[in-house]
Amino acid sequence: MKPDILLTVPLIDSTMGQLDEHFQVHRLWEAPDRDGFVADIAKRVRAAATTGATGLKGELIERLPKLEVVASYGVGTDAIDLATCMQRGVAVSNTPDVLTQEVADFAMALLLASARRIPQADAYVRRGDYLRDGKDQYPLTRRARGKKVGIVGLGQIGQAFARLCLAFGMDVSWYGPRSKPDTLYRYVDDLVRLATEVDYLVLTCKGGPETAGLVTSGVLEALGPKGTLVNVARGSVVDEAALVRALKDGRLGAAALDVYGDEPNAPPELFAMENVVIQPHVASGTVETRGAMGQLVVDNLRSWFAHGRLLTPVA
Ligand code: 8YV
Repeated sequence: MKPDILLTVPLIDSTMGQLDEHFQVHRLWEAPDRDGFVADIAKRVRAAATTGATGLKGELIERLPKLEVVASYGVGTDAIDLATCMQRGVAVSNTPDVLTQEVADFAMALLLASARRIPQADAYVRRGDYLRDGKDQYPLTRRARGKKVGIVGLGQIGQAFARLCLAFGMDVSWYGPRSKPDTLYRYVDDLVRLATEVDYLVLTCKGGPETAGLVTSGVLEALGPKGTLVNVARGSVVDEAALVRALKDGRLGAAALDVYGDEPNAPPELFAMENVVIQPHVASGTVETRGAMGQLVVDNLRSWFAHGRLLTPVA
């Protein structure tokens, strides 16, 4: 008998195929009456699979008495109620490493898109303004090469991003809860000071209570009218209302954002702002990387049911 698993949202096709092959998959997003759906399967579900963005709430975990394991398709676990998992003895896995370079590459793409105003210039051509204004009229942009970058959180993704910055001749400093003696990048122990010193502040840290509201209005002011905030971490790291105000008033130069405090609600005030690049939480969203993430979800679940062990457990 295949073990019953609850899947919160659809994953990449190659993963769906494998999940169906090895498990009895219950598709939560397809259920018109979620409460009734969960009640029907609750006593059979031994595993749940979810994503970094969707996570798993404590109240759902509580409703699944046979739950043994949660496998997440993503590295961030801030949306999973880990305290409830721990209390219930539910094991949790995530997908580290396989998405590191993809997310770092996307952070650099956002930085360059913002500096060179690529989405804005694209919209300019599409609107017919290029044709209307004629050649050589589009406003000049700013060079990213050689500028100063401050990275918040020098984990795997932060380090991969720092290496890209070096290839762009950028000066890299970073901030985190504690210095790392084995890194070659300059550590700044005060986020406001780091923001004052850099052109780009790039967030690659984890989400959750430890980093919630870390980027305050003071940090944004310190980054200033010539500074740019890039966020591929979590929306919760930033005081979003302060961010919107700072961008609106010109106290912050620009922002390039992949994540928001209350996804999928990106603050609508941002939509009309010319100094903002906005994306729908897609930094890891390539076929290649999502395929690797999905494979790791399947491998973790299969390992759990075959040997009682996860390949990439969350500590
Ligand atoms: C994904 C993520 O977008 O890894 C994470 O923590 O947030 C992203 O890689 C996500 O897991 C899909 O929702």
